[in-house]
Amino acid sequence: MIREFKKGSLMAIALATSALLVPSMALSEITLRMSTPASATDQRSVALAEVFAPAVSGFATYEPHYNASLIAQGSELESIASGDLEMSITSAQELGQFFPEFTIFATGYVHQSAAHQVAVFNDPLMDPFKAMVEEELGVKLLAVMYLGQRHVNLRQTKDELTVTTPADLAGVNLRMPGTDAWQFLGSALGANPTPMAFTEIYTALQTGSVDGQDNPLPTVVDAKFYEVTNQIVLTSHLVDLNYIAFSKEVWDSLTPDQQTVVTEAAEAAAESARQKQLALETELVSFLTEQGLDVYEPDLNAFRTHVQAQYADSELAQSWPEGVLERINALGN
Ligand code: KDO
Repeated sequence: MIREFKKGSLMAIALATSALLVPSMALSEITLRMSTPASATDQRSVALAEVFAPAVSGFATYEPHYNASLIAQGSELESIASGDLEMSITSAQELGQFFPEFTIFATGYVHQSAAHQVAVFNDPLMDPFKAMVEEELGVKLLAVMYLGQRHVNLRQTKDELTVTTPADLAGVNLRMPGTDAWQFLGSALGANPTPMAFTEIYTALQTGSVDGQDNPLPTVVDAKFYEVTNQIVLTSHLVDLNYIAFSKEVWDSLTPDQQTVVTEAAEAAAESARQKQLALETELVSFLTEQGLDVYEPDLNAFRTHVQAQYADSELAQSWPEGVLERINALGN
């Protein structure tokens, strides 16, 4: 009798324990390793950690790796494709390495605003692009993140070099990220582009191995580039974006409900980061001026005309599917 009671109780405990264990086992089943060159304080990182991670925590553990500490900048897509990474914040320029068509979204003066990026990403024109990445690379693009308007940020003081037109950037050694589409943009601006990883920029600016770099104001502040530069030329040459990239293999292992949670969480994180970046872009001009930098607008028309002319005659433009540029433009203001 005693034995039977004990046996029964043990079984009940075992059943109760296993019932308790199920959710925690499920929790550890999916780990979403996310690698980015961005810092933990970058608004895209903050939004993923504070908005995306809690939303998916019922079935997945979000594990971020910042400052390219897990995967080198530019290798994230390959890592997702080979199953060594589950998530990243990738660029159209990086996708352009695999699919030249994507360089249309990495072209100077094409996107007009953060809202325009969202309209383009959600428009049916994006469907074949998304499908291509999914089918050929095993990567799902969940949402578009706003990085901000890229400007030229130089070591030279404005007295040493005032930039009005692209001709003023002749011979300027401008760090650009290391893919072809980025290098093309650097040349299209009139500068002499130098490929370099994001994590090396600060030291390169400090030592003078480059004259400058281009990034949006929130990045200039977050990465402290303002400490080692003297001016920002507000060229607004690229309303820059990143896509939240997600492993298709992991996606396919999720239930339809979980897939909905992941999509909504990515969209909510992107929206949160977008609003914060937009607010920072407005606020930071005065902060940078207080730090002693000259922040000024060049002849924007001269930059836009020059950059667009470079693309029009380029090999890159030949890879763009017919009619897509017109459809992107039609979604703008
Ligand atoms: C950069 O290397 O300049 C860049 O801004 C390019 C972006 O596509 C993105 O990779 C970004 O770096 C990183 O997320 C760091 O902010």
